[in-house]
Amino acid sequence: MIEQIDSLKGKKYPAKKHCQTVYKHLLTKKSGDKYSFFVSGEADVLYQYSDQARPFRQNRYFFYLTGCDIPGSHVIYDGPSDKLTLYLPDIDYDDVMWSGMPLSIEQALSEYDIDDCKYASELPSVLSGSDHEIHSLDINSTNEQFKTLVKASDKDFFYALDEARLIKDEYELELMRHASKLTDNCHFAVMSALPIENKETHIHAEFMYHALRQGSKYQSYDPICCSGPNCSTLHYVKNDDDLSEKRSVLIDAGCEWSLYASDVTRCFPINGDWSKEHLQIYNIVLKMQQETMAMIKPGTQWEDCHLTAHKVLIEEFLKLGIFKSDYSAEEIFQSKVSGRFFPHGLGHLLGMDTHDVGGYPNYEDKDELLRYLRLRRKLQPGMVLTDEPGVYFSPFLLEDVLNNPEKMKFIDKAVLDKYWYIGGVRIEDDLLVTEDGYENFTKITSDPEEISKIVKAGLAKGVKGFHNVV
Ligand SMILES: [Mn+2]
Repeated sequence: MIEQIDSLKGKKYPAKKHCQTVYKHLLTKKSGDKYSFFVSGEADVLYQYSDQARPFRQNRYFFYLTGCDIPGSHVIYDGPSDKLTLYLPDIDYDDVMWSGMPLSIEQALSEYDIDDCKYASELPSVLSGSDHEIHSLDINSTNEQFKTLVKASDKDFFYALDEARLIKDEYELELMRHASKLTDNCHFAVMSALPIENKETHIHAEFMYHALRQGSKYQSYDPICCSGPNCSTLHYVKNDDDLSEKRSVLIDAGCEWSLYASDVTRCFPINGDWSKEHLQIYNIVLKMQQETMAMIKPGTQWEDCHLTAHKVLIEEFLKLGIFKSDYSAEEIFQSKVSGRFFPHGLGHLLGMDTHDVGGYPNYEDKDELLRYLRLRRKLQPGMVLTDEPGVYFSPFLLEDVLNNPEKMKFIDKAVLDKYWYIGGVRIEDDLLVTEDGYENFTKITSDPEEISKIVKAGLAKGVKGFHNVV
C-alpha cells in the first residue's frame, strides 16, 4: 500500500496511464498492433534453511504497471482492449493466522488504478486463451509456470518499459519530492549530531533513525558513511571506522518513499572548521556542480555536462598546482589523467531504481572518461537525475599514474601529497529536468559556510543536548 502524503490524498498511483505509455512505445517497435503484456511481481522468498523471509523488494516494472506491492501478484495489460487486470495471490488460509486477512478483490479495485482484479489461479486459462502475443520479462521463479504461454525477454518490451519509466509523471514526482525532503532532514540531523558521533557507524545510525521516524522504512541503497581517507572509496559501506583524528566526513544516503528513491551526498568537516585543503577541494567540487547544473535543460547532451565537470577540475587543479602549469588545460584533458581524480560519472537517472533505467550506459567505452557515465543521452523534460561531481585522492586509483611517467609528468607530487588525508569530496543533488531548466529537489545546503554553522551549532549543544545517546 502506498503511504499517503497530503499532496496525493484521494489520488491513485497512475498504473493505467503507465500501461498505455508502455504500449505506445512498444507499438513503435512492432509491425503488428495486437499485443498484451504479462508481468509477475516478486514473491516472498525464505532464506535457505530458515523460516525467515528475505526483505521484500517489489519488482520495479511490476510496480510501475500496477502500483501494487503485494508479494506473489501478477498483471496482464491487454493492448487492443486497453484493459488492466491485477491478479492477487490465491488466499493461503494457513497464512491468515500469522499475517491477517489479505487484501480483498473489492479493496484492490478501490485502491489501485485497475480495470479488474482476479485471483492468480485463473491465470493459466486467461493466458492460454489469448489470440495475440503476450510479452513478459525474463523467466524466473516468479513466472516459470507460465513460460510456455508468453514471449519472454523481448528487447522491444524492455525498451518500451524503460522509455516509459524515463519520463516521470506528476504523481511520481510528488513521491520523489517527498523522498528528497525526508533525506534533507536526515542529512541535517547527521550534520547536527557530531557530539554523539565518534564512529562512522553512528553517522549511519543517525541517518537511519531519522529516516525511519519519518516513515521511510527502506533506504534507496546502502548508506555510504565515511571519513578521512575512506572517502576515496566510492561505494564504501563498511561504515565502521573511528572518526577521531580524521577531519573530513562524507555521507551518501537517501530515503525511499513508496519505492521511489532519493540519492544525496554531503560532506563536512568533523569539528565544523574546514581545513585549508579540504575547503579548496570542496569549492572545486561545488564549482563543478554549479557549472554543470547551469547547463541542465531539455536538449543538453549529458556527456557535455560530464566533460565540462572535468574541465573545471583541470582548471582548478592548475590553480592549486596539483597539475603543473607547464601543460595546457587542453593537453591535460586529452591525457585523461583527470579521470583518476574524478573516476565516476557526473550523474545518473533516478526513479524507482537509484540508478534508474533508460540511461543506456556503455561500460565498454574506449574513452575512459565516459566509461562509467550511466546516462548517455539528451535531457528531456520529466527526467530526474543526479548531479554529483567528486574529487578523490585514492591510492588505488592513482597508483598506476604515480608509476607512469607519461601521466605523472602533469602532476606535482609534492603538492598532491598535501591532499591525501581528505580522501575525497562529493556533492550530490537530485534534479528534475523542466521545460526551461531544472527543479532541484534537494534543499539541504551545500554552502560551506552554512554547513560549518550547522556543524558548530550541533557541537555547541554537547552530548547532553541529545536524547538518543546509547
Ligand atoms: Mn548517486
